[in-house]
Amino acid sequence: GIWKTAMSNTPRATLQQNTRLIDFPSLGDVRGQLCALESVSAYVPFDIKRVYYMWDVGADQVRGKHAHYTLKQVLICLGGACEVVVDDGRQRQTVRLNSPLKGLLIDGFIWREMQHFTPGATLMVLASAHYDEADYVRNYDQFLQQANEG
Ligand code: T46
Repeated sequence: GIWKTAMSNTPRATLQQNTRLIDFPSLGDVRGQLCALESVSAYVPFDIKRVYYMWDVGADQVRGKHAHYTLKQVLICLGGACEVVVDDGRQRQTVRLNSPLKGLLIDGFIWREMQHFTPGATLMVLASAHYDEADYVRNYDQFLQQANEG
């Protein structure tokens, strides 16, 4: 199919290998908290090309529902909390993000959904590439088929 080209060199992604919770160091002091993240570091293992964030997400809304062929991202909930469901086609896990010092790295062909945002929650995402609709798989059956043939 049309996706073979994009997937042909992509090894099969797994939750164990392609998702990771990362604890960031705080540079806080008596004046308050501060966290600094740099490209290509222990905390963000890729070059950051794009940053986006979402807020005012209703408690009953589910966002995401797609996978990326090549994009690498770190998701950070800056305030409040939300859940990220990650799914490699065989297993599904729910990760709760509730601290600005916690990031969820997703760097493979993993389905993700974001849900249960608390009021006032802001989810920031550091991404390895510019926005590209061609990098998305938005159909779950197509995702399963491609994930399981990888
Ligand atoms: C992801 C999860 C965690 C742009 O034009 N540029 C952008 O950089 C982004 C992220 C989105 N858009 C447009 C595309 C849609 O028309 O903004 C609209 C909303 O985006 P989307 O429905 O894809 O948003 P989410 O929250 O479902 O997914 C986003 C990212 O798109 C995705 O890469 O992994 O957050």
